Amino acid sequence: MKTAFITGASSGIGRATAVALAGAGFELVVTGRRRERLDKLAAELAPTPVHVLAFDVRDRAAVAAAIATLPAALQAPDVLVNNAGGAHGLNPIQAGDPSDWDQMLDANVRGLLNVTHALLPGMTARQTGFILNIGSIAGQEAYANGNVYCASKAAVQMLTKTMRLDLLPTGVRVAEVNPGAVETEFSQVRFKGDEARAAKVYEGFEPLRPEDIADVIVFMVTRPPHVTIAEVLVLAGAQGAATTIARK
Ligand code: NDP
Ligand code: 8X3
Repeated sequence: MKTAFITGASSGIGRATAVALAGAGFELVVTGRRRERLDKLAAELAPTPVHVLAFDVRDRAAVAAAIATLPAALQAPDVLVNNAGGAHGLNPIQAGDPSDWDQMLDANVRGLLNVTHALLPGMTARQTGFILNIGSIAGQEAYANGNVYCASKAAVQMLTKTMRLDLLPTGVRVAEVNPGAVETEFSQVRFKGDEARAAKVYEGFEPLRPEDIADVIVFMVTRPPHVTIAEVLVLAGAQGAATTIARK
């Protein structure tokens, strides 16, 4: 049975990816901070074997310790989906909160590195594998007030490209999916629980669903070894650019 390790599987895109990869016959490791949600997901996905690890991707020692508890085969998964992360705040840089900046850089960039670092020894030893990083349209274009979130996702894009080059001799492929507007808990987190403000982000058009991104991920990671779909930008049908959306 092929194996997939998914970060941020307690919600949104990561959760939908876990469901879709279970459907595609993968054994899973699902991670996030909210263990109870992950346990519930694991129960829902039975009889698919699902291993739950609860950790904060920002905590390098906790990431390493949690991964060390897995059976050796799962420490060398066929697929790693680096998805955990998000946005905190949407303010001009001069009004930004440095603790929001830390959260974004620490989770979206350092967190991705922490998890990748812990799994790469096993993946490179196997000489096969696929790392799928979740970037964003925000990493490709600047939008007002996006500042540190955009920068964190631009870093994911450059890490994806450079990791692909570095890992070329090892047989581990690296790719990125860049979603546009997907309705998840993303905006609730960005706006610190302000549900009305979060709902407004998706008003007047049909946003992407997490399952739309999961479909793309499953397609990419199930291509044969001679195929790397390196980057995919997925926009909502009514979306032309990050903040250019045809709302009714
Ligand atoms: P959600 O808020 O619904 O899910 C985010 C997931 O990441 C949760 O499972 C959360 O788990 C996990 N996570 C966040 N911070 C940490 C952390 N420090 N340690 C461990 N896990 C963490 O949002 P999405 O599904 O939308 O976001 C998933 C990814 O997609 C993010 O990287 C986001 O930037 C990206 N993205 C989202 C878009 C959108 O429009 N929704 C568009 C483009 C990219 P828990 O809280 O349990 O730890
Ligand atoms: C999430 C999409 O446009 O809100 O990465 O930054 S956007």
